[in-house]
Amino acid sequence: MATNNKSNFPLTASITAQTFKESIIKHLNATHGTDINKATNRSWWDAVTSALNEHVHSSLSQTQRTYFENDTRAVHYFSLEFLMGRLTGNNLHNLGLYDVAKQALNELNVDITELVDEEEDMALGNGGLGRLAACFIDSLATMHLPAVGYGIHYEHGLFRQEFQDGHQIERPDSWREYGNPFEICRPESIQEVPVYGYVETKFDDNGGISKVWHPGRVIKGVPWDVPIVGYKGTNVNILRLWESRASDFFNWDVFNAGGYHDAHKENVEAETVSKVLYPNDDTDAGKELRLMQQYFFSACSLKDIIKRYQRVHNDDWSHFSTQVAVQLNDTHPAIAIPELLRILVDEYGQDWDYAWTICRETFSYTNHTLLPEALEKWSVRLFEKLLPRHLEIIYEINQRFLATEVEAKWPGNDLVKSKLSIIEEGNERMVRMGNLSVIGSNKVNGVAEVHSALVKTDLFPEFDALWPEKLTNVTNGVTPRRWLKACNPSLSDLIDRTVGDQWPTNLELLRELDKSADDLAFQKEFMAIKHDNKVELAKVIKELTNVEVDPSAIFDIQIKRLHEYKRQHLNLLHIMALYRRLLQNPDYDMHPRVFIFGAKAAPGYALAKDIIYAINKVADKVNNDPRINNKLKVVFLPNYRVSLAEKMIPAADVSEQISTAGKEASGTGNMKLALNGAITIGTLDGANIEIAEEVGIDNVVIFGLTVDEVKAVNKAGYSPWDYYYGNPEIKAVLDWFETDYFTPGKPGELASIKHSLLEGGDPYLCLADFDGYSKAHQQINTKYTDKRGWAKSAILNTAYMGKFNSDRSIQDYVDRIWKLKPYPVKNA
Ligand code: 26W
Repeated sequence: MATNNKSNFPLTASITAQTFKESIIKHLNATHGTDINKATNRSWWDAVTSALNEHVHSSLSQTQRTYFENDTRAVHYFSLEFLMGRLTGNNLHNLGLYDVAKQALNELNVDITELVDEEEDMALGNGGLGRLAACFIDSLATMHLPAVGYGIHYEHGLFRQEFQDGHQIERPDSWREYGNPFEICRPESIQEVPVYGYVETKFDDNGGISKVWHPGRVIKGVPWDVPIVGYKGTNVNILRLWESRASDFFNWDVFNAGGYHDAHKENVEAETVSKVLYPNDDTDAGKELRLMQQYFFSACSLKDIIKRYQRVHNDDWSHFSTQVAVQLNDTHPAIAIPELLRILVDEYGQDWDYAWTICRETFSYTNHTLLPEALEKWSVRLFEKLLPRHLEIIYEINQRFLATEVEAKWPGNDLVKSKLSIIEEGNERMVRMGNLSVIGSNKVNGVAEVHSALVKTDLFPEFDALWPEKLTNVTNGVTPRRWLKACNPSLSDLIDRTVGDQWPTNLELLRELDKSADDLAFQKEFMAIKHDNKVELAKVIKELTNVEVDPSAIFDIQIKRLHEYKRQHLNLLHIMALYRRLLQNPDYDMHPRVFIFGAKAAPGYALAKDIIYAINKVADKVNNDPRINNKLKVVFLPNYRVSLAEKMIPAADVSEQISTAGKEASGTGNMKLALNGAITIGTLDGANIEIAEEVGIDNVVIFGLTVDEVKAVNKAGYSPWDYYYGNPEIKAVLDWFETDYFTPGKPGELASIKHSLLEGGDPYLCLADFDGYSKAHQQINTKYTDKRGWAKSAILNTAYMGKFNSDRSIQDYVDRIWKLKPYPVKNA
């Protein structure tokens, strides 16, 4: 095992296994009051994190001092979700202390891999959007860029998933039940946020109008800072998460009116605001508490930024947008736009136009989905109740925008105005957070080329016509520190030995691997590492599901949230077709295959939960059917999350990226799997297209309708029945859902899936793509039997993933949107 070359990590170069061991023991005793012979894995973990935090916290304060002394321009990443996973391993790796810690613990008879399993995932996110935010703040710190992540300190993150008789059961996630060593409470930076109440219009003696908001309640925001350790630990940035508490504000007006209970209870209780993450991915729940969450953290964060700004610039706002960039991670924090305007105009008496210019120069917005049901719209009624002053401000923004910029380009054109308006008219008037975000931002980006093109042509065509420079693209990326260096150490060592060890901060260096792609010895070593990772995953599968899988089988993995557009049910249809072929002909020529799933469904998404149930029922049947002699296995690992992904991804042979073209904005799992040498079977959707461009069409297996073909099919009118009656295999498999074959004694329990694909109109064109998908899998089968060909493709996938480094994404944001300068900290 190659140890980290110390020159890479100047900060910790002097730390040896011996000194680190002493530090661990010191903290075990002095910090955690535990004696060696009574220590459990939990207390060893406590001790290691304390020893580790010594280094983290010193770099943290030096970093913050450097930024303050240089009065740096900084980006503030506003996100309702940060899907961080575990931090122990990541921070040890980023500080170059992992091998030292491993050795120190070995000498204490503690296995570091068991120890890191003590840590609960920090699952403060649903899926792609939340994990992207986590990768981005890792890159910002690694690239020495002044940045702060702002979000909510949820007491409960994404629910824990259990399976009961194959059904998804949700359990609360109490991630910090026994405390969390990677957060620091900052009571000195508490903020107070007004909500509810009414607005008074005041006229001063020279006819000037001013607005006074009389809030019905005030919520206290307590910040928790999570240090974000850049690779090599030079810079340690902050992730500031707000916890809501009741403030000692009391609404005497209501009380004096004799409404004690109301004065106290009034609507959403303060504490509940940061209680739990909404588990919906891509479907807007439109709940009052959700809007309250969005406003609470946006308002706390803006007050925090302004407090930091005024330390240097007081009430001179002329430097604000040159010092402060705010990135809106989707529309979820869009309320920050009218909030900054309110603060500048109402609280600091700034002129509207001046304040509006500052807002537009400060904010930029990233769109992550085109799904209509995911585009946030809030009822005017709810806004009136919760944020009466913001509603007034939104009306003003809208009126001025339509009367000036829109009227200028489309004089008297009410149709265009109704499309561009922030307010959606109708019996329930709605506030369109997407339109507000575009109007209030200087830049708007999609997250992959095809997606950003569809944002221009389908989502915001009029805005694109109005501001051709505003809409741009920044293709997503993933951090190679967590998603290769830390999760696949044996492959990382091979890469170190082949191209040197600078690739974690310059992923383009992986390209050099292509020189060894045809080399038999290198192929053998590369595939041996893949095999060892599969052996490890097979142990995890046995432990979690009691299913035995053969590591020499093809590990075919689909891991992502459960959603119809991601088409896990298309994967299931094909598995059932394979099973049927094997039952009809046990000698059916296919290399043994293990289909592995990981996916959570939003608790309210019934069909998604039915698909999970169906996969589990089919798995039970297939895995226990001796007639197919282990040629086919189906595994659904429960509670898919970041730390489980880190165990699954290094063991993948095939990466399932089979969404209906035009629906998956980018995908990031596709990048992580290809980076770890998996071959993608996928549609030309999201970033799959750019992955195919980078790795070469011979090293991916593409199938299915393209974005334009999907549009054409829908335009022409799509009838899934044509495929049902046109393809006997499809008919047989769909009819199977009606029987009790997979649900003995309960015929039709799986019928909802068949109905969604026939009577339900198969909105995501599963049947239309079935044949192409089935043929693509035959291609995979053929390709896998050519061991050298497969090895070469696997190596080239890893080699050509340089583009999908989140550092490259961040550099694009820096060059095109944020215009930031790096400030590497000169550590004493
Ligand atoms: C209002 C409820 C809600 C919650 C989350 C709506 C939409 C979301 C997210 C935008 C959904 C999401 O995670 N989108 C994913 O974002 C990834 C990062 O850009 C992309 O790679 C995925 O393609 C996209 O589905």
